[in-house]
Amino acid sequence: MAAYRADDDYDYLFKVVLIGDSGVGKSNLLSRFTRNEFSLESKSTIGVEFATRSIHVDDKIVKAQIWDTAGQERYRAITSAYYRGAVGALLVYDVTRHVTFENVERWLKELRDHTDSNIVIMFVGNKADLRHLRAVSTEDAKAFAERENTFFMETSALEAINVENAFTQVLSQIYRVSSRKALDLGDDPAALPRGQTINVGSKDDVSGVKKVGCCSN
Ligand SMILES: Nc1nc2c(ncn2[C@@H]2O[C@H](COP(=O)(O)OP(=O)(O)OP(=O)(O)O)[C@@H](O)[C@H]2O)c(=O)[nH]1
Ligand SMILES: [Mg+2]
Repeated sequence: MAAYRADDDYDYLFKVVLIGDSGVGKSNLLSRFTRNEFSLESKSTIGVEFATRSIHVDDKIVKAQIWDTAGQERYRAITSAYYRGAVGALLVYDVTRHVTFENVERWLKELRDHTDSNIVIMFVGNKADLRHLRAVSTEDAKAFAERENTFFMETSALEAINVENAFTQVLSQIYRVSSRKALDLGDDPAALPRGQTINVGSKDDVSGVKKVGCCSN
């Protein structure tokens, strides 16, 4: 398991957003991943919160800054500010409430409208521990993920199943995409293929900042 580390000790910083309907377990996935905590009586998020955690990918330390907002419209953060600079997303539904699965199309559209096309998306079916209450089949969710070209995982924030996997897979993939971009680029910035920009080192956002050797202007 990746170690918990001091906050300023990292090579890359990636912004990842959590989205999905109210009550699907976004805040508990975040607290499980960043603090190894779970609350049965957590309140709806109001506005925006974020937490960080660093993990190892290859020989690099990748720090995730994970943003969490309310599923309920009236409590949500300003949409464009929330998504700005995000290079990864966990789009969460609740496997026991079919309506939360139906709404993912809307969330996906909003996400794609506000982020770079290279964003890494993990489609997450949470509360997999509630086996007797399941309302969304794994097959249906997998088919959706394949159609939309996203990763997919079922998780339980309560039982700590796949939470670590879901976040680390997103972060490793972002790292791979951004380091491949750096390789593709070589010494010639013009070599970056159009439409495939990932936000690495843009001075206006915190999302894909490589700590050393860039961003000093
Ligand atoms: N059984 C079970 N319950 C969970 C799980 N994850 C979250 N919950 C419960 O679901 C409820 C809602 O969880 P939250 O994490 O607050 O949901 P949210 O998506 O952040 O909701 P909003 O902030 O309103 O958007 C809480 O009562 C949690 O205890 C899980 O994996 N299994
Ligand atoms: Mg919440």
